[in-house]
Amino acid sequence: MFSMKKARWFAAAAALALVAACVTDNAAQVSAAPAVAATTEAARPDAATFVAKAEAELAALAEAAARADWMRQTNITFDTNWLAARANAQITERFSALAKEAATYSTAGLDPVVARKLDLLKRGLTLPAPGRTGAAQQMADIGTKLEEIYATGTFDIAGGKMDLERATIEMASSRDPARLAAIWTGWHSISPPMKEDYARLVALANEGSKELGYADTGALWRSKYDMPAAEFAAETDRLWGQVAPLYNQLHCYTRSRLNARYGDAVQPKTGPIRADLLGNMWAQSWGNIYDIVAPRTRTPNIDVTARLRANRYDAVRMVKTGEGFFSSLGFAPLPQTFWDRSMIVRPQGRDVVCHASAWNLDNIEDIRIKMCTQVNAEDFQTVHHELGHNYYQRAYKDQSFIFKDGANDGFHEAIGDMVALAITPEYLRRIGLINQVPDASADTGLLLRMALDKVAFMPFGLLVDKWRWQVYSGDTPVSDYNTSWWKLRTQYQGIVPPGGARPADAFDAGAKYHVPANVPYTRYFLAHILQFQFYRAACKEAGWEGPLHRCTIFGDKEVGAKFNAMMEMGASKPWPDALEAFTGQREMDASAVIDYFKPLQGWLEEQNRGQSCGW
Ligand code: X8Z
Ligand code: ZN
Repeated sequence: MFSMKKARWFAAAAALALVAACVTDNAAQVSAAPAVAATTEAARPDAATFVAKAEAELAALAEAAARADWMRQTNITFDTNWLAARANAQITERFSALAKEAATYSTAGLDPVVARKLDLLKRGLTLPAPGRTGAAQQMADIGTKLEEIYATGTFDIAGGKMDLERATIEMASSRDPARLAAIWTGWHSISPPMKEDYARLVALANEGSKELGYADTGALWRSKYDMPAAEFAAETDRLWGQVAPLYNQLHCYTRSRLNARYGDAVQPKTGPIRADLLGNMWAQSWGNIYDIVAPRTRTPNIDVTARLRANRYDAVRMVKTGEGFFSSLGFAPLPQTFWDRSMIVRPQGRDVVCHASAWNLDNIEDIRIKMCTQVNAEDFQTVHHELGHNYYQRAYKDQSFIFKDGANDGFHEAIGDMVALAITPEYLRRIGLINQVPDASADTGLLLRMALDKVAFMPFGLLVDKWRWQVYSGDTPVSDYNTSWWKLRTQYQGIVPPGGARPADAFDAGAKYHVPANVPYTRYFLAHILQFQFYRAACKEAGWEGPLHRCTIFGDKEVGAKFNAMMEMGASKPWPDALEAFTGQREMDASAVIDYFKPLQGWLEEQNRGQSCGW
């Protein structure tokens, strides 16, 4: 199946993409369908005709699947699950058949546009289904079930039942290690019941991937980057190598401050960090414990959560503010339908998928977000992230269906984040959230806060799919799911679970949305690099000469026009062309991350002097 979730963002949007959870555009996420008997050379249409027909058919199916999936995700019931799974199975079947057919055309001598479309068709699915009858429906049913378990998961804890929304708030704010461990452990009890179904889905997707000519589903996922699939893993390792020294300094400093706060019995001075002490259920971004790690002697940092609340922001006003930033760059306002149809706060009295996502239901202008927004700094960032997806979708709406997608999936995740990087103190002053920009002595705090969100994320962004690649290849059998997960979590992030050894039936990867939802995750790792590359290029374009972290591009229509020119390309060209159009570079490059955090790196090294860093 292609996974439903994915479908959303593109679903409507694009057919191809049907998939994944966070953005719904096209091509990427669908799963495959039954093979079509190869037509004989004489009888079959030429490649251009085949592609044009495939696009028209998939566009229609994608819209139907997206609308059904929107209904499901904003109101989970037996019937909405049934309808969405059926629509998902239908597009997955057709998509798969078309992908297989696309693979039979030789691209030699073809018009390059047609050749690229054939390539995108072939690699467009996220979870291809085997061709046998019923397989796509079976996969869609499993996918729906896994997502329902995640979306409706609750656990018992002193004081009653808790869901993820409440758990997220407490993980961010509680400083009681026993309570944190209980919440962490409680949430991780929702996933063991998913394990068997998840393994069945892996087996089915692998079967489908093999029918398309890939070794396994991981190999398919690595084939989506306009470079030889065999080189992609090494490319991500190269990028990680650029930022790992900075991460190690951040880890070392954070560990020592946690030790000072909680004592040796809770957080030892050496070794890995306890995963539940970092302010986030998955220890994927650490900004919520800024109060614990803040530089002791400096000017206090701006508390964006407090400023939003003091200024009586609600969820809708946060989204309007995000829209205002994009408008200042020259992007047209969001359509009225965005406001009429989006789900911006959690509705009462029904189950929904709260994990934030952005959709384009008709692949034209029916753009929406779906969030259970809280008024805090983290969700203010997420609002910009989601709007970035919507503005990207609208920018490429005039491309043909197969090209209605990001240059690669990391681009899609990086657009809104790049804009959010420009939420500087100067910007907050201009929109009236603060009265005065703190002097330069506050910069260390500001950079540290940003590093807790962005640098801390990178190893997590990398390891989720390292785990899945091993699962799909068979290197990690079901019996090793959890040990392999924690091996990677400790190796890359330097963290361990609270409470020592995990139970034998644990499936801790399943407690992270993107695993049951089947949304590929390397995209976020790439986005965390690309957003700094975009930001550095934007600041250069704006003529900024000071330190990168103080540059704001708010109101700069020239930067906006250049950004839009890249966004309009969609997936019509290989991603290095899109990257070059905006940044002048043809390679992903973490040197912009290093540039941005340069002043912090020195400060961290000073703080860590005499410590033995690493774990
Ligand atoms: O899933 C998301 C977005 C939707 S694409 C809210 N993100 C990743 C996550 O939450 O794990 C954004 C950052 C990483
Ligand atoms: Zn996203």
